[in-house]
Amino acid sequence: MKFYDWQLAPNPKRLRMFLVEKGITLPTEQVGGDGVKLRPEFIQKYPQATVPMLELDDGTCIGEAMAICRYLEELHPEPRLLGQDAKERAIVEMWERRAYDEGMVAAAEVFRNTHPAFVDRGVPGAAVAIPQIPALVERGRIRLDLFFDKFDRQLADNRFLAGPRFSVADITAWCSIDLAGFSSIGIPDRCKNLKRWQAEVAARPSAKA
Ligand SMILES: N[C@@H](CCC(=O)N[C@@H](CS)C(=O)NCC(=O)O)C(=O)O
Repeated sequence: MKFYDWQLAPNPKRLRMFLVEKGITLPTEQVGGDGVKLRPEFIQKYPQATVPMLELDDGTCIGEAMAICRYLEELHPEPRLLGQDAKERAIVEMWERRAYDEGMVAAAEVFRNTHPAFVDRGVPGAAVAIPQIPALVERGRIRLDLFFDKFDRQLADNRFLAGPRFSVADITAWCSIDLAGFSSIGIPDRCKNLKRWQAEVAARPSAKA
């Protein structure tokens, strides 16, 4: 098994954090190249052209951070990061999906439509040029504001996003907030619960992965 990683990028960080939380070490190859781009050899091998990617020993390529996490959770069930029982698994998935759709995608809208390295690369993995769209920056900022408030409310009564236990939902939310930081957007001061959670997650070894 081999993990294709890009140290700079927020989605492979989701997998790096997951591996640290699980205590799993995998052979890893960095596939970031010049110009904040994936290396051409990697794109040739994996035309989806996104990371993280996990290659199995039989050559199967598994992309999408959650698909990889689900596969690894089956091989290494403890500690459970996708939930302990049917109800918890559903709650973890609900919050992980919201963290991705409402946090990661919103932060990516701001970053990819602003940064000069992503001119004509508005969408990751696209085989054709996709221009930056300035209106998406404003929309992304509005969406991030809503994300911060929603997640702050959820953390008012919960230690972690899906309840008392740390889960993959916390990992995706953490990496989404990291990506918002690339555009100098931080958790607003009004979101006290989210700030409390941020300090607690920051103290976990996986946060430095
Ligand atoms: N839906 C994918 C998203 C993967 C993704 O967008 N990865 C980015 C890095 S954060 C990427 O590979 N970008 C390639 C590029 O920008 O050329 C997942 O959940 O794993």
